[in-house]
Amino acid sequence: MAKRKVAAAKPKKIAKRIVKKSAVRAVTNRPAQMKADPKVTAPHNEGRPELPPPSTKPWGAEGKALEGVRILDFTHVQAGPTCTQLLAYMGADCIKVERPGSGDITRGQLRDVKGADSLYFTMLNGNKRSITIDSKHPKGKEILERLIKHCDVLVENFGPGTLDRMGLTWEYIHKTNPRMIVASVKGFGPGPYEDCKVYENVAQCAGGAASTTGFREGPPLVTGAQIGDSGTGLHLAFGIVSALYQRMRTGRGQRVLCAMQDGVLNLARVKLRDQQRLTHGPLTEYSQHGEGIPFGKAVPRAGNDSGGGQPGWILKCKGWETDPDAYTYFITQAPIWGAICDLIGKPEWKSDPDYATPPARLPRLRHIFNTIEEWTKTKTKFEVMEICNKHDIPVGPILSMKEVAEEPSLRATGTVVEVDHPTRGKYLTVGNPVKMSDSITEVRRSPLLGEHTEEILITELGYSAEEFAAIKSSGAITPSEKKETEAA
Ligand code: CAO
Repeated sequence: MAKRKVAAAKPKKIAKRIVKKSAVRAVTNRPAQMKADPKVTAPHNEGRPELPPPSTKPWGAEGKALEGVRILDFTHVQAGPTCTQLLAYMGADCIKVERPGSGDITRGQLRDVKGADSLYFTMLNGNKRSITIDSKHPKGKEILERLIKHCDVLVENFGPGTLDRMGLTWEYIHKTNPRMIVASVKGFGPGPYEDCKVYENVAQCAGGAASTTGFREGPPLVTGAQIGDSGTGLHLAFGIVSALYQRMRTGRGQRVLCAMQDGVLNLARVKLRDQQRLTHGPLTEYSQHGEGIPFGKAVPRAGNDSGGGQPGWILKCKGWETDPDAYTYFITQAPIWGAICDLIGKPEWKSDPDYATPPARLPRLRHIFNTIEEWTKTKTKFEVMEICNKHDIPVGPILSMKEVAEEPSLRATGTVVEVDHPTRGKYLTVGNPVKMSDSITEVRRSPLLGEHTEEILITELGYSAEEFAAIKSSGAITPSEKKETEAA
């Protein structure tokens, strides 16, 4: 008992210490941490000396999962930065290389505070350091060579061929640092479109998501969730961590490529499943089937039909007339059908052969959901959630972004985090969506352009103060006057 008390008290102290230490460099946030499992804190190798000894530190104080991994972050816009921000949340040291003067184009895009980095940039580049280097300047190339030797992973999402044009070919990088992993996002993999530049919605369309999203009678639709950019960044992070793991065995780096089309298709795989099912007969769980509308050759758009075997739909809730988000998702899962019937005042449906079984219900889904909606319209979306959950009925309120931003439980877990920024003030960002029991995530603000150039060149790459002054005046790390005048 006493032992547990000590174990519980220590992480708090450590957490305080970490926050204090990092506050020197940037404004930090209280770490989001999973609670220690008392069963696991007990020594796990008792009587089994072949296992590694248990940690001497309390849970959450063993540092971070990717501590010691150095990332040469050549990413911009969204897909690449999503990847490197996740790696940075996990403790990797991310050195973001940016063009002197302008930096990542998103610093100035969708700007809401005059003169300050945009939310587009700040929300995708937390926990990173920024160094400005003109990668085409001879001195810039020399600095990059040192960085390649210094880092473990280079991540980039330039247009096809851009890295090669900078002279940073795979052959050159591999020769310079055979341990380096080179990870890229491109729009398409090898094939007819490999040279194309790609943005989010192009990937959603080419990956099969748009053709299967929206209502049957309407045009293809893109989703708000950035499955092309952020989704591919997430895939790339997985590839990088896997390559780091393999490097422990081989000692060698490798190339990692994630095409946005592939990433989207991976997320839309249930629709490729349905495409193949279609060759064996109609997709009976699609409401179109119940409505007697024949299927064509390709998977159709299915509105708000549930993607799985349990029919679902979005239903109006109390206040829908004025509140565009007063809706709930409602799933008529077969095992709790009886509870649904009782709740909506249709107990007779439990034994009625037209409603009692899932196959009998399929042709009547529209009518069933209309009837359920008569009930949901009498309750707020939160009341529906509360009532249905008591009966194990899966429902979900349609939360607006305002509601998400203000949701206390998301703040408490560190999924939505407020950080302070020297030029724009406080802003919300999305913290680490992956929670680990022994790796704390502290969310730090995004860096100012070139904020860490001097620190990295002198402290880490070994340039003397005189050399640094010479590099500065060479134009390799500062915007040239000509470019500045042009920009003005
Ligand atoms: N110093 C000097 N030059 C630099 C530099 C630096 N630090 N950083 C970038 N540049 C230069 C590049 O060398 C390149 O010049 P060249 O074309 O003369 O070789 C130029 O800046 C821009 O490169 P780009 O093609 O990557 O950028 P773009 O704005 O024309 O295209 C995008 C943007 C996103 C369409 C393209 O990068 C792309 O297709 N990327 C791959 C797919 C992708 O990630 N898409 C997602 C985008 S949203 O997340």
